Amino acid sequence: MLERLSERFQKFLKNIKGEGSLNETNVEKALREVRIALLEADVNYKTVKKFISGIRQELQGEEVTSSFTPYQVVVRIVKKKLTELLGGEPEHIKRTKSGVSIYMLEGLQGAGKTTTAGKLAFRLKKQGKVLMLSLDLKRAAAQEQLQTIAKLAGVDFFPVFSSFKDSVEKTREKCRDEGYKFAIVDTAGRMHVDEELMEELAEVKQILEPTESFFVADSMTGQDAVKSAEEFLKKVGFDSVILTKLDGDARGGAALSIRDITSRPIKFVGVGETLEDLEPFIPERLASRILGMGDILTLIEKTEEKVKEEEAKRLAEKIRKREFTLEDFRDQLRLLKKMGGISKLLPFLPNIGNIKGVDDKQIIHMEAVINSMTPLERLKPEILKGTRKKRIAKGSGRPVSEVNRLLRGFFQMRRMMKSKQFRKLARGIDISKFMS
Ligand SMILES: Nc1nc2c(ncn2[C@@H]2O[C@H](COP(=O)(O)OP(=O)(O)O)[C@@H](O)[C@H]2O)c(=O)[nH]1
Ligand SMILES: [Mg+2]
Repeated sequence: MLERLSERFQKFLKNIKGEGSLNETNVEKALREVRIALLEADVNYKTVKKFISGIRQELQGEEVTSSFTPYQVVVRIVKKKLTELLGGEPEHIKRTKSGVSIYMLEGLQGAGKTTTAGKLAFRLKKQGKVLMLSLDLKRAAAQEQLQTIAKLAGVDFFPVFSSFKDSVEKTREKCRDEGYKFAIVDTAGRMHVDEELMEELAEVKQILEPTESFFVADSMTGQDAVKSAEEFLKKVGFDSVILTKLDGDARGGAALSIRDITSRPIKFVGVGETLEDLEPFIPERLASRILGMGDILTLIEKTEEKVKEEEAKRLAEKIRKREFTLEDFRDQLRLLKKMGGISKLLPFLPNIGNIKGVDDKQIIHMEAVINSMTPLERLKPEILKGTRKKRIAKGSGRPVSEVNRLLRGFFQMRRMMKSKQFRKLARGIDISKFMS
């Protein structure tokens, strides 16, 4: 499902992962990549523009000292914006309070109306009696095709032949008399939007007064689906959208722009040719799917409080296990900052490295130095020699002597952590106690 778009997004996120901090240059570069990915997926250019500026705005408002890494910040914001773009909260289909709920399907020929009618019937029959009918009165084949599908779905089919008005009256009567809870109404389609069809469908809709009308859009046709949706909206009108063929190699243009352009919610997606292949549309789920990250997202979604707690636990665990990297060192610095600065904590800290000689401003500088390192350098600081140190000093705006001081402090700290004595001590410390 939307593999290519998903690949692009994942590549872009991987690039961000290597960034120590967010600045105008890498943010703009990232936004450019997102923009290209979306345009390549055939997303409407107006939608893309709005989406990008929304992300930019959120990123600018993001506090630098938050408990998330730049990567997590970007993932969180892109996912939030993507979810919004897809419609935010999922919406259920409408129901009449009593009597029959009537669902009308409209759309171009081949979009998947008849197939979707069958899928809907198959889904709804668990909740009550379903009747299917086709108000495509000109084509005898339309009636036959729907009858076959109704049989497959295991629901009743109602053949209608007369005028729209008469057919609808008979349908309502039948539903009332025989206790049908749902009527699913298929309609005529054409290869392209034409005036005659629009007039016919507008008339059908007026007479039928459906509980909910669905525009069935073929997601494989990208922006064409969005354009015809706009036409149908203007001339016939519809309440919501069903996107079909999302199991194919659709690029995502229709899925990502149709809600924004029509302001109608997507309620279902078709993901195959069989009757079971209809899924309720959950914006957040598709956003996660596109970003290709179930686990990390749930992690990020935990409240900041929770994240703090976990950080502390993880850190304590690492100290016990003796793996200690500059990443952890930075996490510690961040924790110190969050907990209100080092001065408050000094009485609790064992004399680790030269940390006692450090004030709050220096913590910020130390973090800047670590941020200017590559991930590899943070994990294996042994590789830091002259040129790398110079680059880091330049990147962080601190003198090389400060880079050296930080490394000395870090190595000292790491040596200490490896000592038996310290580990014994660490076992007794519950870092989370300090996190009020
Ligand atoms: N792969 C796939 N094929 C679909 C889906 N929905 C419909 N189709 C196929 O699309 C073709 C046209 O569907 P049909 O229901 O006849 O379209 P209609 O002209 O709008 O009634 C058929 O071959 C269906 O099997 C879907 O979600 N996935
Ligand atoms: Mg059909």
